[in-house]
Amino acid sequence: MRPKAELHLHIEGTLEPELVVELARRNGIDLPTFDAEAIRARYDFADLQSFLDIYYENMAVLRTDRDFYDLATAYLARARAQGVRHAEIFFDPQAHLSRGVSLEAVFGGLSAALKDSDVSAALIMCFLRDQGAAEAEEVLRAALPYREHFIGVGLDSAEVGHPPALFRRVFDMAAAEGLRRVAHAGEEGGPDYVWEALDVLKVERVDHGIRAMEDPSLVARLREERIPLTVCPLSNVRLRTVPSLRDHILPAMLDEGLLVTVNSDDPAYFGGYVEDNYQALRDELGMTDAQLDQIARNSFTASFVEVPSAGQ
Ligand code: ES4
Ligand code: ZN
Repeated sequence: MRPKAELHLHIEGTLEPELVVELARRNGIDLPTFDAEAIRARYDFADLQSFLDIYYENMAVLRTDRDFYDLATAYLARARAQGVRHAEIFFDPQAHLSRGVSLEAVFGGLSAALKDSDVSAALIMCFLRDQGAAEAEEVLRAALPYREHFIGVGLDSAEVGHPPALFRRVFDMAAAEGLRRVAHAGEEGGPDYVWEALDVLKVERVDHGIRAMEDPSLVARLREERIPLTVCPLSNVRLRTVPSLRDHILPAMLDEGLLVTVNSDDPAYFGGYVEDNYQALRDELGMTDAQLDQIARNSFTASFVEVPSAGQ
């Protein structure tokens, strides 16, 4: 299997229904159903928001540092089996703080899992854009005692109506702390969101970014500045951002000379981990091994950390 880095992965999106059930039992949390298949049967999404509603609901079972440890350990084992040599992992602290779960539990569990794994991995702390900029600044300040546990900040959750420019100050604060910067942009939002993420937030990588292809001058900018894009094909299909994999714009992005990577986003919800995304691109879109090899090489180029065993 080709070695690769995974750069767009929400750890809460790796929460498989079986683990939802196990953690609910362990923590004495009531669920509408304790049948994993019945939970999975709800994963028929109309758009990003209808996914986020279930994503936030399910993560209520994550309460202790052990829960976060088990979640990340399970992901890293799956990732390893899919050829992942290095992972830069998003997490959503606000989605846990709002439920009374401490940053200590979140950082403690995730960091311990990363330390105990033989896959190279690092954490990127995301701000929930629909919770506003003031809360983002608050969470960044609260996370500074854990500064050595994460390498960067990101911006995720409901995109439209929450443009990047609102988060200028918190991204400036993060830059001053030496943190790397990424943002979801151009998933449901238009190319203007990608421009803002670059110009205002000074992001070094764009998460999704598929709608950048609607603006040729933006495509030129991304190509000239070698800005990586973390594309998530199965996610785009399941959230109906694209009608089907056959219609995906990824091959055109590659042809434009963009530094595109392939990632799984929320694999427990979107029908596959990262190698499953690569295979679907080959089987359903007819992408060649040479194209997929290029994408895998791009993933190491686009990573923030030197990976000793990049396999290149
Ligand atoms: C997400 Cl696919 C996606 N987009 C935006 N925010 C997210 N959080 C988790 N998955
Ligand atoms: Zn995402």
